[in-house]
Amino acid sequence: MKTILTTITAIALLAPVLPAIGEDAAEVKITADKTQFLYDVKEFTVKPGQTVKLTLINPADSVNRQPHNILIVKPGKKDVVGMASNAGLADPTFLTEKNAIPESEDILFHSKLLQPGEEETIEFTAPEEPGDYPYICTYPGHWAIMNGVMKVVK
Ligand SMILES: [Cu+2]
Repeated sequence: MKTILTTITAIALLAPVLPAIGEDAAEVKITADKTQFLYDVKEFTVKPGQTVKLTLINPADSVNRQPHNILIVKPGKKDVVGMASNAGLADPTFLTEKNAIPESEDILFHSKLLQPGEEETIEFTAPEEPGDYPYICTYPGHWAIMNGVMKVVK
């Protein structure tokens, strides 16, 4: 009997530290504004290591007809990656093959460059390190206002 109780106690104690198998994925939908260079979601929160399904929608009835993408970057790296995207204009393939994604080790996850009427869902595992992870659109000129923050909170 004592052995059984000990076993039960051990399982109860272990349970909270087991990996979060089957934990719900965070599903986030972000829509680009039809007129301004803005996302409708400025902030969302996920847990460290959580599966994230992030959908970016560029509305078919966009008034400004701008392409948009979304990149999640390392904490504090919004401006560095944004400036790199402005510099990308010098490369004729930047807006086509490269989806307006600059070459940078500060980029963690990204979508393609989406035209009006397109949407894409990217799936990734949230960083283990808690912090504020900026997301930006790197179509040149957008990032300074077309941005938000993915908060990773335990
Ligand atoms: Cu944009």
